[in-house]
Amino acid sequence: MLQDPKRYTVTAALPYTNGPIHIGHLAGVYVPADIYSRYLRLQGRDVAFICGSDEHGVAISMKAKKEGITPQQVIDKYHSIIKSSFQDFGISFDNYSRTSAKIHHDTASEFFKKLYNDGKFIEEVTEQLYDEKAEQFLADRFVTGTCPKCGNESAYGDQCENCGTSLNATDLINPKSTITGTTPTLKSTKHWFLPLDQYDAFLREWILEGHKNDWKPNVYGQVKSWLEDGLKPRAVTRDLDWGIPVPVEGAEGKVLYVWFDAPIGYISSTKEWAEREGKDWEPYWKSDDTKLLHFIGKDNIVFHCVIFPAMLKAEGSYIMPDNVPANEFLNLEGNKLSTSKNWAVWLNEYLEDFPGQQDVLRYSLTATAPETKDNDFTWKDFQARNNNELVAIFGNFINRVVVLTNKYYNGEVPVPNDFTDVDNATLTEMRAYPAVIASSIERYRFREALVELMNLARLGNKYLADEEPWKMIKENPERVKTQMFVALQIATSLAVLSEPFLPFTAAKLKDILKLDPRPEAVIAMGVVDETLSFNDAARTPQTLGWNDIAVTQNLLVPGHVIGQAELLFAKIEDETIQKQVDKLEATKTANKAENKVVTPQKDLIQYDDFAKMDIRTGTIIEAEKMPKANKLLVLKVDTGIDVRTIVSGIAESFTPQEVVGKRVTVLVNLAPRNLRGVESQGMILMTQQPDGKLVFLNPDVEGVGNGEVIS
Ligand code: B3M
Ligand code: ZN
Repeated sequence: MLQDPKRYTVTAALPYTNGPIHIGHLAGVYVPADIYSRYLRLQGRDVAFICGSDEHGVAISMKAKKEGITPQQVIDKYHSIIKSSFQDFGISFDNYSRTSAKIHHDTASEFFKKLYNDGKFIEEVTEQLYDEKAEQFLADRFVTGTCPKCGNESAYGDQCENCGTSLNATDLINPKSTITGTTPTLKSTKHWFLPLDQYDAFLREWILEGHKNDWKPNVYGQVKSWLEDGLKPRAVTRDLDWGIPVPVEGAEGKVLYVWFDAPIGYISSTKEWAEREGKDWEPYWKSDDTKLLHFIGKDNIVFHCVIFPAMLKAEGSYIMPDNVPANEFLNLEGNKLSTSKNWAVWLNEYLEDFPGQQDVLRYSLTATAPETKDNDFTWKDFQARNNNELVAIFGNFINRVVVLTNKYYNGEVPVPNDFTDVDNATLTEMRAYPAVIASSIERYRFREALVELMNLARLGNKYLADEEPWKMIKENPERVKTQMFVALQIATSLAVLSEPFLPFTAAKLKDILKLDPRPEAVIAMGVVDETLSFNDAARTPQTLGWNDIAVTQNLLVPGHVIGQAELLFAKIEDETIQKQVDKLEATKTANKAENKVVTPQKDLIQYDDFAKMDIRTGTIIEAEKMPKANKLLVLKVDTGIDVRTIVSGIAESFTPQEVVGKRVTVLVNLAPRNLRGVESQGMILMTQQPDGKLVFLNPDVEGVGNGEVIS
């Protein structure tokens, strides 16, 4: 782990522009990366927080085919939706680029050419999967099959999302084209391979030996298992028509593999930023005193810990990431988040339903972040976090402080009198929080960091509850001045330390406290305590930073005038939550209904096949439960030609009493079957409603008796 780096390059996974983003993306990648970057900036660190849209790859082509539009239209549409969602939720990228940008095409092409010229690739003609019907090669998401490692039947051609293994399409068992559904054949084609096996020793030394203790166990463990399985050369080019053309001769019609170009997107986005800011991009990627961090979801671990590092190593002039803090997955109300099943909370929809409440979502996602295992987001939990924590603790404390300061002193910070032991202990505890929270953040434990931030608010609440200035004001108004002074210092600390987690709230709070920009008077009077360890007397910051909380005696100086109280958080009512729960229920119902519609029609049959069936009208005349069988009823049915026994699997939908007398439709010439010792002589025809309930096909038409033939 790099100690005391000069600068930080923080990357967040480039989202595919094949759909909008949802809470899973925020919780897994963007909120933690944003907390980290904002924290660094408050520390006065030099940080480049980099992201952009991932606009190549099969995911985009597939979406275009599905929507009947061009890939360019797909990426333009979702790039702008995704970009605004990030802005709306305060994800403070220093640059948000896109991989369709020229600067990226150039950077990725040059990177490929450098490796090509240095002889780092193996050029080889091999047999690859080919879809005869679509007349195209199949790779990545154009092909699914069974994962040879874990048996997952819907692994993709480049990766199994179940076990995380990175695959070659030809590794799949029973491959199927996702374009035509056909089984692919093999066809020869030339590609360039990065011989990952040659980087085995380097990866072992760098990760297995070098990062045993500071990388998350899930990340370290995955890397270890791949290395133990043995790495294989991996194609970095594809026979596709959407992507960055392979920039060498003899590669017409071929493009770079999306996972070759996408991580280079971090570099091109950094370049774009540096150009705009008049900076040099290279130290951010090539200097040993730079700390490079990749924030990603767990399905991207292999690409960031094996493939991209091998590419960087092959290139030769780049540094390696110091850490890859990958998160597990977030579920929603017990089910896996799914774009295709619309099982998600979409960020744009959230904002329509909860306008101005971005921080509530940021808060509850951080509090339940899937840091060490998959985790579940529920609307009930969201409500409880808001009402019991943000409103009851944080909001309540701030509101009391601001209201009382206005009430007693017209908003002017009072001059304190002597501090009691409790005052001193409280202020000392407050000053410890920057280090406590920082220690959690620096170990990528954002949930823990958030708990500590709330503990600071709890400290403030407890102080006021114990001191009761509202009672003291009559008997000892001088004492209340000190109490309110102390409480105002805690409120100010919260305004600064909450910023990485709750940036909108922090801004509002700073505005209420009239903190930013600090008035001249405050700067002049801010006294730094010489006895505290971080002796920075010369510095009177324009804006309070993270470390100022620990060392500045008067965060808010006496005489400074704060503004009026404003509610930071509002209670969320049960009805509001119920609406969200209902919305998800409706999604479930819609999914079920859709499944019905898309149930494929069975194979065609000839009329003769149909004519073989003897279907008649009948009436159930007796019914009883089959002993020791939950699903079966034993029925006596009058078929018009006879009375016969039919065993029917309807006991979960009907009681025997309910069915006696029911008119039914019966297949009477079905070969008899023995069910639990009872011979069943036919079948009652039924259908099923979307909720799973069975319904008889009822020939209840006047004048139609038993035994009528249906044809
Ligand atoms: N677009 C994968 C994903 O969204 C991918 C990340 C690229 S990071 C270089 O899961
Ligand atoms: Zn697998």
